[in-house]
Amino acid sequence: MDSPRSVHPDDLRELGWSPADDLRFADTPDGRRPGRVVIMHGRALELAWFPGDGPAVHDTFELGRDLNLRPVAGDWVAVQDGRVVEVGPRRTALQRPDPNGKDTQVLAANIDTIMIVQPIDRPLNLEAIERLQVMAWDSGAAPVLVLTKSDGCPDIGAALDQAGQAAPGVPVLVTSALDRQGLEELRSHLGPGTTTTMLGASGVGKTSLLNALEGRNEQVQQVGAGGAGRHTTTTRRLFRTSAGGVLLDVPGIRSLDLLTTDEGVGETFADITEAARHCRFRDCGHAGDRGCAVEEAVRDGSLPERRLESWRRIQREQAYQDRRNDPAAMAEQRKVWKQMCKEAKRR
Ligand SMILES: Nc1nc2c(ncn2[C@@H]2O[C@H](COP(=O)(O)OP(=O)(O)OP(=O)(O)O)[C@@H](O)[C@H]2O)c(=O)[nH]1
Ligand SMILES: [Zn+2]
Repeated sequence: MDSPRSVHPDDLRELGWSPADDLRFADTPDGRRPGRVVIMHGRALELAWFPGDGPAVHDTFELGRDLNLRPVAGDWVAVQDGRVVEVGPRRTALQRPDPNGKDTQVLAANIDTIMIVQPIDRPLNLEAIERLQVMAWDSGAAPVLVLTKSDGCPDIGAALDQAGQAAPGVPVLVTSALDRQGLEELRSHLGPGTTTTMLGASGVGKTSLLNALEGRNEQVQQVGAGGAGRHTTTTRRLFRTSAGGVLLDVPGIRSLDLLTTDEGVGETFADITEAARHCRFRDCGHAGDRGCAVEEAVRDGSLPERRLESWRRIQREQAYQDRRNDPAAMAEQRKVWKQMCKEAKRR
């Protein structure tokens, strides 16, 4: 229904299009053609797009100065007369604090599923799981926890228990590229019309898992690479899996730099959110406050202390970010620090 008038939906699916993406803005009788941003290189933009009735091809475009939005990987755009003329509305947006500290930076758009990839052949990094989860929830995508290298895990049951506590309500997959465990379940999360990205540090096993899934040794085939005589790419940032959905490889989102909102933290720490409903005070800080049900839950063992510590760390960072984005609050904080320094010197 919302598919463009001239590009076949099957071809659009090659790029991860789902009916939730309304592309009518990008396929018009006056010659607009749809495309999807694969990656940005400064002011150049690599696009998989549909110049004609055939399948997608890859081309590089210069970024115009009058675009409605600065495009990012995953964006749907309209091409007209050899230029990118409009960036479509974003269903989801993965963000992090801008490295210049002033603003936020959108890293990728229109991702449906964020796979948080962590190996279990060593102790689980629960805080990484929690942080990436906050990012995922905040983006609007659904997180899925993918545990890798299960062949090297001495106690999968224990790993699952831990993972379940760090990611309440999130699907958890146990996989091994070596034993080919969990591949069918993985496949079920990568169906047609979905865009997925994998988050996890280098070496957690993302590439191996993908290769096991696709049953090949080399990288998965580039989407839309078939355009004859067109510029070919060596980067493989957007590829269609045999399950039908596409994987978007977004550079620069593997760091644990956090941009958090209360909603994302609340979802990730659903157990703390739930316990906090029973705190005596609505603005309870869960830090020595009277009648704090969260601290009570830690005492009676129903909430792991590690969870509360992790929550506190993320809260502190969030407070720091808020100040950084708010010059008045930052100035206020500086005054407090100065005062503290003076007092420290006096002693
Ligand atoms: N035992 C075991 N080792 C694995 C498995 N999957 C990956 N490895 C090993 O883990 C190492 C890293 O795997 P990669 O797939 O390259 O990890 P990656 O997350 O893609 O890393 P980057 O590409 O750097 O982001 C390699 O030495 C793999 O052989 C597995 O299922 N079992
Ligand atoms: Zn409390």
